[in-house]
Amino acid sequence: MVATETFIGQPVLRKEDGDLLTGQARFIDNFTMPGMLWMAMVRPPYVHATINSVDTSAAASMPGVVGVYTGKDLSLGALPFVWPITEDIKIPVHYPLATDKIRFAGDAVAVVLAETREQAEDAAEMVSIEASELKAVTDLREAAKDEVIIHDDLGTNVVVHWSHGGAGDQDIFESAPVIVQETYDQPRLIPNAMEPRGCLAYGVGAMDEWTLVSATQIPHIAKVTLAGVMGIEEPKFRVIAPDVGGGFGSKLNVYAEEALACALAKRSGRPVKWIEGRQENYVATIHGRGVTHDCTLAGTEDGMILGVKFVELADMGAYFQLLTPGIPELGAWVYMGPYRPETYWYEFRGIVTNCTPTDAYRGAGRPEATYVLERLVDAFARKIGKDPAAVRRMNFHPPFDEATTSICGLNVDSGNYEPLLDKALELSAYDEVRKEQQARRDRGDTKQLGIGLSTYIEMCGLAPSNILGALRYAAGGWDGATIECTPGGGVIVKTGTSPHGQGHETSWSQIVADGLGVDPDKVEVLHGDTAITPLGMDTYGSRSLSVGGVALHFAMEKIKEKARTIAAHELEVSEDDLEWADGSYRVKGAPDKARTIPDLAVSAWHAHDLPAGVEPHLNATAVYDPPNFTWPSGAHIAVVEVDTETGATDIIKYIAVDDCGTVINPMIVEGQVHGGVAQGVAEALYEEAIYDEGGNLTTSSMTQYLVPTAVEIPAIITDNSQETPSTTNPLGVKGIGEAGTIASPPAVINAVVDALSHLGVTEVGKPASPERVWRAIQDARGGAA
Ligand code: MCN
Repeated sequence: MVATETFIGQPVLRKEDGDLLTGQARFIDNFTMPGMLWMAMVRPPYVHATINSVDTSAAASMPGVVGVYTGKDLSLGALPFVWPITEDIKIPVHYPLATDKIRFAGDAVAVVLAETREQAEDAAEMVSIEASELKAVTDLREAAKDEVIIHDDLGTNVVVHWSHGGAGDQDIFESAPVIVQETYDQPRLIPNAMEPRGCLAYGVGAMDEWTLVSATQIPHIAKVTLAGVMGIEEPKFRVIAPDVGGGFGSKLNVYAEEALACALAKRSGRPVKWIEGRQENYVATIHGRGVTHDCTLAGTEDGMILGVKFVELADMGAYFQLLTPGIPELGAWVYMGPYRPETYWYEFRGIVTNCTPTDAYRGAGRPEATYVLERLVDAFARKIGKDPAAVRRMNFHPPFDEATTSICGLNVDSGNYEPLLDKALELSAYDEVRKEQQARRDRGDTKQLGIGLSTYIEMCGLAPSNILGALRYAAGGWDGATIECTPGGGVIVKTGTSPHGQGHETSWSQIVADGLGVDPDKVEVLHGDTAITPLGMDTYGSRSLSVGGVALHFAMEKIKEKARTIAAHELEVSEDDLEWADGSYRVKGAPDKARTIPDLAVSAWHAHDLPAGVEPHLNATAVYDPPNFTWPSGAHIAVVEVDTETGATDIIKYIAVDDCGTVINPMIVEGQVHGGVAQGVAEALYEEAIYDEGGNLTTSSMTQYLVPTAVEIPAIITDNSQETPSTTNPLGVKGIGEAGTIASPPAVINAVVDALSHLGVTEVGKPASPERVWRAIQDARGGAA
């Protein structure tokens, strides 16, 4: 009993790590079953082609092969897509196997079942595809011209147009004293979870009961949507997410392979397993970003931002995955950042290309928006010759602690932005770095210093179901939690969130420990199995704490209500005579007369003497639908050294000051920021999916796609000491899982441009590779690159 100790706010070591670090965790590839078959996908040697025939005979006769199936053999329904964001959206129908046309390099045309993985993969290579090759379009501007149509039935590649804005006087974009216009491209990124995807499907055919074990972030959503595709009665379908080695949004999806494994388990009557290869992952798992923005900022000479306008083209890829066109829309709500422009406009067009579908990748829409806004603010500061920190400061929204409607139309829960910038400036020793920068410029040093700022707000904690409904999203945004207090003094928590690296077992235990006055080690958190934790909406959108964690809070309230009734009965006082103090119900004025939750769990379990009307067992379930999103904010600063001879960039200092409301576990929060910043630094300096003219992905393995190692990632100084509580939930928490990824790309690129601005460089592109930076320097010098 640790009643007086408080766990919220403490850096409690992660419970999950013991198993993860000692090889005891169970990832999908650790699962095996008697009679299990292996599945391999037959991916085409084409990018865009009309299928004439698929010959499976040679593959079918290979050793160990149980069957080879095309789309026509299986006749499955289309894969789930749940976010038709406009009424007139054109939906490119996406079947698990292509039958008429191949539309991107990962577009499988057949699937092989064999006794071993090697046999399945060898046989997949023997499937012969005869197809008439078509011109491929991988560039979204080219695709938007509709010279090559990818889905003939749609008649265009421009499948959706969404606009939201028009707030304020739009004439300002013509008439303001200062107009800044920039175009920013953000290339596609390839998610690299440590564990690629994989799944295992099995069932009891006679009962029509099926189970899918999958490396997924969304067992609950997968269950509902896949049951529909598979024609399985939903109660007879169970989805399990075992230990999952990261997702970063890429496993917030329902993929062809999951549907096919289920279909083939049904067809063969044997368990079917599939594990994705890393190169396969690069073409078959969703990509992120892939957008271009035309941006306009209207301002005054002294630095006030009057209006911001963004017109975006977003690469959807060859099909929609679960959420594809909804991703740019998720960014729509943060284009004003922490500032208060009088006027705002945002619109985007979703373009189909011959590339892997895009979908949620850490930040999902919000990094894209924050990148262009923060780049634009720097361009504005440069144009009017002002310090970028000063321009930000004069434009910040004043502090507010009640939900306030932003110019983008949603209520922001709370915010206090200026102190975050002050803290970041202090931690970066801003004034000294500026002096050193000037000294290097004066000396004409080869290595120049740059300082990049990024002040952001984020919309996360997805989300109020009614708003999601208004945005035409098909599911809700609630989450559930069940608590069971056992007679042995333990507490079992069943959460609807599905962590895959975020440490929910630890932070949920901290919440329960404080709420119920028990030791966090006595709390067992179960998750990721629809049969054990049926009520949930899973983990993405930095929602888990501010929705699932809050559901847990409300379940605790119910537990305490029941416990109080039992305590009053046992202590022979009225409930009003009890107070909750030091982790127990005690009689006011007689602290020795007390009952703890474990005491009351025993009473509720043996049920020998319960008050009338009270059910045995101390358990409760709560389902929570948040009334608002949560809106974290922060200020990040990167200090870089750019070698003007080679174009190489070194980040020599990185400061991340983030306000995510009440912090449950500062160590986990710091870890989330570290991971997020690492991803953002990768985006800024290294990672980019590149296609050749024929539409083939040339960055098709880790030797060409530059995932940085720990060596390239700078030491990150974090500060989460400012806690502006969310007004949305009783815990006051806001999300943190994506903040680092949202804030860091513009901080780094602004720093690189800042290092070179005295040479006349205004843009380096993303990622700011040495070659791009070197060319930008040559261009600015007027020399031939
Ligand atoms: N936390 C806290 N106090 C706060 C906010 C959060 O202690 N004020 C803790 C939470 O209790 C939780 C963690 O920080 O343990 C993250 O919480 P939250 O911000 O609610 O985010 P989610 O748990 O919903 O995680 C999703 C988010 C997203 S969207 C991506 S993408 C992402 C990320 O988390 N992918 C990750 N972090 C990742 N971390 C790992 N290791 N692997 C991934 O794939």
